[in-house]
Amino acid sequence: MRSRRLTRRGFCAGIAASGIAVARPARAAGPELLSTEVTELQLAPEGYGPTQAWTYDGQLPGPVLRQPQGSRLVRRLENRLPVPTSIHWHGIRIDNAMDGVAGLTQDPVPPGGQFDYAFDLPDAGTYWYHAHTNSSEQVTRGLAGALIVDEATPPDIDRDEVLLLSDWLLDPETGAFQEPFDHPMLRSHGGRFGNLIGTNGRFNFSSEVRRHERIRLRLINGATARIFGLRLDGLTGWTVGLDGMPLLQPEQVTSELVLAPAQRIDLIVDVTAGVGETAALLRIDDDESGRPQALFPVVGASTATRRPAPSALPPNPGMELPNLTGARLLDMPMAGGAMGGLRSARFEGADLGFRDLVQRGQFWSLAGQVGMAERPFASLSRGETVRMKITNDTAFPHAMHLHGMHFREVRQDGGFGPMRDTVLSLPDQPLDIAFTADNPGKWLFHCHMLNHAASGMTTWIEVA
Ligand SMILES: [Cu+2]
Repeated sequence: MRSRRLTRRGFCAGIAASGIAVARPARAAGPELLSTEVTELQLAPEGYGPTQAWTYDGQLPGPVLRQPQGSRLVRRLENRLPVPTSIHWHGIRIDNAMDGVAGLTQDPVPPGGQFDYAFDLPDAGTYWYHAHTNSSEQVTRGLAGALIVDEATPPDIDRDEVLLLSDWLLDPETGAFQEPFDHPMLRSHGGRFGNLIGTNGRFNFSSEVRRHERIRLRLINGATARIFGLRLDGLTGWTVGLDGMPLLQPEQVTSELVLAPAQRIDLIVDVTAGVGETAALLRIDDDESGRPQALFPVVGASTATRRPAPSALPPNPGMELPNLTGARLLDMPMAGGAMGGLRSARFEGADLGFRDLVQRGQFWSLAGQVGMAERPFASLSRGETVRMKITNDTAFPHAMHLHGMHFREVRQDGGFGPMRDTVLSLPDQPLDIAFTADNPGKWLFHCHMLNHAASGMTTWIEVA
């Protein structure tokens, strides 16, 4: 599905003015606060109305949280929204009680309420945090931010840029988020695509660089449905990490980068564009020639000369390959959606035909089950190896995310893919993933096209 663009005259003439923080209330004693609040922002270009967003600390995206590997993150969520909320720390191999899934790992935090999050950060890398209560609305309204965990020994770079990619579906007349957030059309098709696309809360994100500078770009897809296809222009680079986890060896970027919702790519890039030129991260999903997703005007030359290819990032703990001998085999057929041919599935304890499911706003099933069942999809023993075959019997791509643990794709030749927490599943292209169930607790497995997650594509496993 292609984006519908805002078309009112003068749209492209705007100047960067979004993401402005409002005055902060005085901080109370106790852990550092991370508050959720209603914030008016200029998200659309000047000339369009402001957008009433839901934010962390008044910022869209939320503040970049940055901590050393092995440290403990402590934040008191203070909910100043008119609705309950909770925070999920995406990709962190976390203590289950801190995973932020309302209704599974904690109660939602009511308006005016607080919740203390405190957990260890075992892995360095690029992670993010976002709402996990009614997330198809709350993330869409702005509740997302980057969580960066620094290696003890940082790579040899000149600087580090976090690029949180997103899109927003706005009413061009008012600048407000178009409602409803969960229209059946969004749920049953590809999800909610924005008519304004941007980076770090800006539709025209730009950051000045120098020729020959070496920059770590941390790409995060914070959109709720859009798969970004990306290309480097005036930059040469290497992929050094995926979903927070370092690659064994940096891989030179020679073709399109695909970033599905919730996925991250860590790049190390050298600026090759000349002084006075503009390097860019281009988006090529809806235009082969590319549209700027982030611009990097080259304003001078670094004193450094070109450097050799970067070395690999230090590995995180527990990155050993899973031992597939005797692995528990699980089947995860995914079905439903428009043009999906789903006949019936189980929902809230009853077998329902597709028409009955649609009447309840449900469109998708995971292994024959629509949405959360009382019992987990799988009960696993701690330390057990799991091999899950995902078949996509739908007409749409799905970005499948496992909480609490990373997995690897088992390739057809028997080799393993890199460790990931979110994998893009395409129609009729089965995936075989494996992981060691080494983190006890109740963990979601769901689609990160958040309209899909809200209409059937959410299940859970238990590790005990
Ligand atoms: Cu999906």
